[in-house]
Amino acid sequence: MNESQMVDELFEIYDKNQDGVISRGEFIELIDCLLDEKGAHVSSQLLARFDTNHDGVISKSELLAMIKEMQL
Ligand SMILES: [Ca+2]
Ligand SMILES: [Ca+2]
Repeated sequence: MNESQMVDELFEIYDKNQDGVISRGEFIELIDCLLDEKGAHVSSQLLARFDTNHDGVISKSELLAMIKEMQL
């Protein structure tokens, strides 16, 4: 599975309302599972770091950048 397939799969699971972006609440659950890191603190930091267009949500391309950088 390549990185962009992984992003598609993660969106299928964690984009609960299927609006095409990962909101803060959805992102907390994603981080919980992906990094085994609990709590809003880590996910807030990651959201701030990888939300590169600062719209408060994570798009597919932003998640892809995160996966590449963190080598998940
Ligand atoms: Ca969503
Ligand atoms: Ca964004």
